[in-house]
Amino acid sequence: MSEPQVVRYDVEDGIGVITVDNPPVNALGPGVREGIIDAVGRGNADPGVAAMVLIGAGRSFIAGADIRQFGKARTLTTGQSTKALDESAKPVVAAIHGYALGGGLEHALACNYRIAVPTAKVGLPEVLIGILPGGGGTQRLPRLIGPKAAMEMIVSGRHVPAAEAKQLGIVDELVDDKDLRGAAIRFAKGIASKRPLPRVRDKSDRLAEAKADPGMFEAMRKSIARKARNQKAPYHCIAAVEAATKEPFEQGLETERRLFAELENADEAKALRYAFFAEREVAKIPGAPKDYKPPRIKTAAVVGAGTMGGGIAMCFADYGIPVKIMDATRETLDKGLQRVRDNYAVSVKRGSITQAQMDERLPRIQAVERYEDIADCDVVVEVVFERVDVKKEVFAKLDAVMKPGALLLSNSSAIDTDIMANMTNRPQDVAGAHFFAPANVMKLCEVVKGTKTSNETIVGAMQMGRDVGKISAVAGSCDGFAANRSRAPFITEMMLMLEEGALPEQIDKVMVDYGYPMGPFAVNDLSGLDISYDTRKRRAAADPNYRKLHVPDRLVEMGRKGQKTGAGWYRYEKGDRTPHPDEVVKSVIADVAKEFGIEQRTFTDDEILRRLLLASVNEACKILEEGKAYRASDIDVMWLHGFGFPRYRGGLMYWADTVGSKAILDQISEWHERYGARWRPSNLLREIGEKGGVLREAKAGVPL
Ligand code: T1G
Repeated sequence: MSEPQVVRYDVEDGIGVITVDNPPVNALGPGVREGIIDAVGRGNADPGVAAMVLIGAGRSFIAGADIRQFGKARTLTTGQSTKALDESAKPVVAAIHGYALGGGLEHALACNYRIAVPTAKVGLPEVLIGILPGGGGTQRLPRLIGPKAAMEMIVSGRHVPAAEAKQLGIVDELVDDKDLRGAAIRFAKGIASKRPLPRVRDKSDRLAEAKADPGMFEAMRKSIARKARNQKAPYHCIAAVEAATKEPFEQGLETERRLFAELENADEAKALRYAFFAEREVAKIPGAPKDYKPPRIKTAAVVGAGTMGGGIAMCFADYGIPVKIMDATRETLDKGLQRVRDNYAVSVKRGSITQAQMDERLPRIQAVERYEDIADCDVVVEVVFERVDVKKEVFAKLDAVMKPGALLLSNSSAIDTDIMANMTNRPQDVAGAHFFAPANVMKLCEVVKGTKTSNETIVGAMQMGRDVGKISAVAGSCDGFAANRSRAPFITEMMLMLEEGALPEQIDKVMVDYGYPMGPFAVNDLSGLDISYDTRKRRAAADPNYRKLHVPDRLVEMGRKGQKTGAGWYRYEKGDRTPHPDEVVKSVIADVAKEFGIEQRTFTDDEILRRLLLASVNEACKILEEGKAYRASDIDVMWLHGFGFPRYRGGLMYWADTVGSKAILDQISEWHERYGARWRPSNLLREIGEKGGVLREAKAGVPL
């Protein structure tokens, strides 16, 4: 066996212990399946062994197949190593801690018994990387817990806590034992002589559920229709579980293998695998001290009790961190806290949290009125008005009171971080922490590095983001940082295409068909047209060359601010959020075009899609060129978690590579000719495009 020794086998007290040791998460990389098969063989051949235990070393059981191996030739499949467990003459007990995911859970399901520690999690999350469980999971799990519960787990891909896994019947026993190995050996001894061996494949009683409710599969297909648009994997998952209720086990395995093969190298799976690793890569800070572990945030403060301030305070409270929220007046504070209470109440009503969780989280948010009251907090996030003078005043006060080593963060969405940092004697401790609205929902936290921000502060702010359930990504300080700056040209193009003859409903349909949950104009109506109106006014005042966006400005000046005024890009019936195209908007567009002598024409859907996304691809290249983001894949993570970019398309730069950098350079050069300076190809794009290179692997041209 040429592969590294990633599986150990030893015998203790008549029990053969098979330990998978393939850090960091015991993925089924090269040598692991072979090692398991070999060890099971040794245990069965050894008369001194009555039973076996399968366990993981380090922090986890087995987190599934090695995702890096997909698309490559495999010497052995999970089907073969699970078969060895299935056919073992002696009982095997799976002892689960950390994660038993994908092929990891499939190995456990092929064992005769499963025990777990209470903190363990199990799941078949393959659908999240565009495939389905390919090692028997779609055939064994329905037999163990029934097709309905199995289908829900496999189609959602969620990680199921051990206690629920016990309730479902996946786990036979919870062992609250620091010494899982010892507990497993005792358990194995207890069942060693029991015959016949319980094998999940032999169970069929739970499959009867499907006879009682044959419509469950169609019902599931209907329930995922909106979310699973344009995707194959979720439907293949349903088909595989359905096969388990209609076909004998071996035939069902064959169906599973066929469906798996259809997905493994499809575009959807490749894009989702890219997203998986991009989300891991984004956490790596070039130049950060290798073993630096930032102090964990135990107490937090938020300055500013507005909508964003309240949302950010909820993030801390949701993850168990006591947070002090501060504002200038009691009245603003009370209003802010009431908004927080209302948000939680809506979540309870919707069932996304329980009343008990609300009652647990609310007391963690404490209102205070004085800077001195927050002085001992580990981090403070400033969320006051987007006005330079107000920000400066706040940071001067924070510098005066906050304890040494506290993280001083600003939630500004555009103001240069250095402006706040220079108001302090500790600019190295100042950074941006830009949350996206609604802050307690959107996953992205853009950590902004000022020119004097230390790497330790960046690492600390990134960890804070992860501690409150966010995906943190680093941007350099510039107008709009990386996320908003890369999206700004998208917005400009969508507004200018209106003047040239496209309609909001056509552009929205293109983006919804592409995979977005809502079109950009409908999103604008939801968030309010007046928000961006103020930003545009500020930009026009600062830059005489700034291209005014006449149509949205006029709508705001007409009082059409979106859903909150019953009209914006669309009109809305009272109490109904359905957008209805509005003749008024068409006439405003026609007036602007006439007034500015803009010729109107028709647009193909493809041209609309490319104008919007290529404008941002070009800007993303400029951001990298200037060193305002570390990696192109970081910008993709920002689009996935900040702007709802369809995940099965990988991300903006990943999608760009499906078009091809050369074709993109040619297109943008052509539009540069036609539309002028705003379409000047970035030097980095030119450099990569001329070589036909890969955009998603582009890195910062200069250090951040
Ligand atoms: N393959 C390869 N590398 C993996 C991996 C995997 N399955 N899981 C994690 N890693 C790497 C990851 O890239 C990172 O590396 C490090 O481990 C720590 O991960 C036949 C076909 C287990 C919940 O989908 O969900 O089985 O960046 O930062 O936050 O049916 O990792 O340090 O170099 O995410 O504590 C199904 C994927 C595979 C689980 C831990 N399994 N992993 O989260 O750490 S398909 C999955 C996770 C399959 C079978 C099919 C999470 C985690 P680096 P991390 P974490």
